[in-house]
Amino acid sequence: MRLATLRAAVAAAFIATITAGAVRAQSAVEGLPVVGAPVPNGTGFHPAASELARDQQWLDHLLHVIMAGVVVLVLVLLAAVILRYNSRANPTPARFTHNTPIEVAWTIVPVLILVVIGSFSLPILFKQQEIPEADITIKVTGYQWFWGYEYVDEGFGFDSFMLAREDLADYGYEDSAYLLATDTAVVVPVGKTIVMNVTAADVIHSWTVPAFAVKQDAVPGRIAQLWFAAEKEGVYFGQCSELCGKDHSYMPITVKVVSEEAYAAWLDEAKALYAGLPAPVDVASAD
Ligand SMILES: [Cu+2]
Repeated sequence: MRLATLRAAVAAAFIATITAGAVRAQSAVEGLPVVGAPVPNGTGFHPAASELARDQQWLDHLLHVIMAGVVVLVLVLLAAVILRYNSRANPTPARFTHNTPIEVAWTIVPVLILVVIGSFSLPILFKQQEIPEADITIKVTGYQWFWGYEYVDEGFGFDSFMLAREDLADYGYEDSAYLLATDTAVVVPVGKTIVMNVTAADVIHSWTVPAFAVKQDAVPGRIAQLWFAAEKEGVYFGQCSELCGKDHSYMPITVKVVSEEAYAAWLDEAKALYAGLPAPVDVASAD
């Protein structure tokens, strides 16, 4: 009985130390503004914080303009047909069935619209998918239901769990960060090219940060890659974007983009605190 109590006390002390340590490791990057987060009644994108996100949002606006033009054209044609060619206004309809110039036009014009869209969207897609040389490589593993991160070049890793509502203030977050903020965060320096190696250990998850315009399925047994270079210091939130089980909604993503000095300071703390990479996890393979 006394042994059990002692063991519980040691465990509690251990957890307290770990928690205090986790808070300390984040202290180097406190006071950052929250940039990439949903806002009440918001309908648009998170503010673009990478070249990819600026491209993506520009393309979205272009598509909206084209789409609005097509919708207006179709509405006008429809209204003209309803008003001018109804049986009262036009009691004796024409009997012809073909009009070659119009048929050529309604084939060519949509093709041209698609060519225009493709000429802008394909370069943007290729830019996302062609992974550049990394300044920092981070491996991220999706688990039911949290994310594990490994700074592979630095030899340390840590897990990242969603914060309970009552813990938000301790970690420097507003209440509005509930369901978004995590106990540990991915910390990266501003302007550096980050390559994330994305995988999962159980089911398919998806690592997503809207403000960077990155979204990559995390598939067990496979490594996929994404990249971004964040342009503005701040806190950015994302969420698992592949339905992965009952706690899918409770495995958010927090990325802190900091100055190079703050990153170096955080790295020193993190190396001491999280030393060692987790053991590899066995996953089912296709063969
Ligand atoms: Cu998930």
